Amino acid sequence: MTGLFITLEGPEGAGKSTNREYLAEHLRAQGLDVVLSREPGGTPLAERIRELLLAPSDEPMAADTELLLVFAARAQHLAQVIRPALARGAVVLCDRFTDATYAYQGGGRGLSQERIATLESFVQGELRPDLTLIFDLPVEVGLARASARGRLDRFEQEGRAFFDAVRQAYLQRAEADPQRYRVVDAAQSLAEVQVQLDALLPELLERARG
Ligand code: T5A
Repeated sequence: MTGLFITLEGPEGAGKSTNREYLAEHLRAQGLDVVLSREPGGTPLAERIRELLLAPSDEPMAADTELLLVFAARAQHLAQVIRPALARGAVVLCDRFTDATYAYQGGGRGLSQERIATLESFVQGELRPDLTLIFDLPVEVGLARASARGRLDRFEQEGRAFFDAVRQAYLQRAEADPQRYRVVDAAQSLAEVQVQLDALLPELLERARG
């Protein structure tokens, strides 16, 4: 039996974590086994790699170091959490996955798609998300929401051009594969965003039940 792998993506402050809980609640109410996770992170070791990635530091992190750390955390997360959950038939709802690598390390840092794709195949084999929800919103709206929480992490300290490139990379990926991606207008109020998610729930349930 194979489960369903759903990823939530989008720029900073788009509401991925908030709405991951909302979706989980609805899917669990239908009796589904739902596993919530996030990247970078999702296991104790991968969470330690996350700390390295997010902590501001006086030593600049080379883009390739960042890329390799992201995939190192992902390899651990896949081995410990994602693959076992999918193997037992669970729905995995993951806050960010490899689309974030294409958006941040590809779009934001300018690393080549080919280099990312090579690591994607190396670490994931054939595994790709079944469905990816992209929470899209203007950069300034997302950053205002994220910065309202206080101290900015290493990514949140990037400039406007970086986040514009991240957003564009996400939208290009969605446009290239409408089968896999659904774009949610995340600039709306939380209630309005959740109306959009309600419209997606029948499809999610159908796919989760195979
Ligand atoms: N990264 C990650 C990479 O560079 N490469 C990779 O491969 C991966 C996997 C991770 C960082 O790592 C980078 C990208 C990231 O910079 P993170 O903490 O997972 O960091 O990501 P963030 O996007 O920074 O997380 P946020 O918590 O900021 O964003 P969320 O989860 O999208 O937003 P959420 O739900 O926490 O909401 C933020 C605030 O907005 C409010 C919420 O209540 C909350 O206060 N909110 C709304 N307010 C008004 N209207 C709405 N519709 C709202 N929705 C939420």
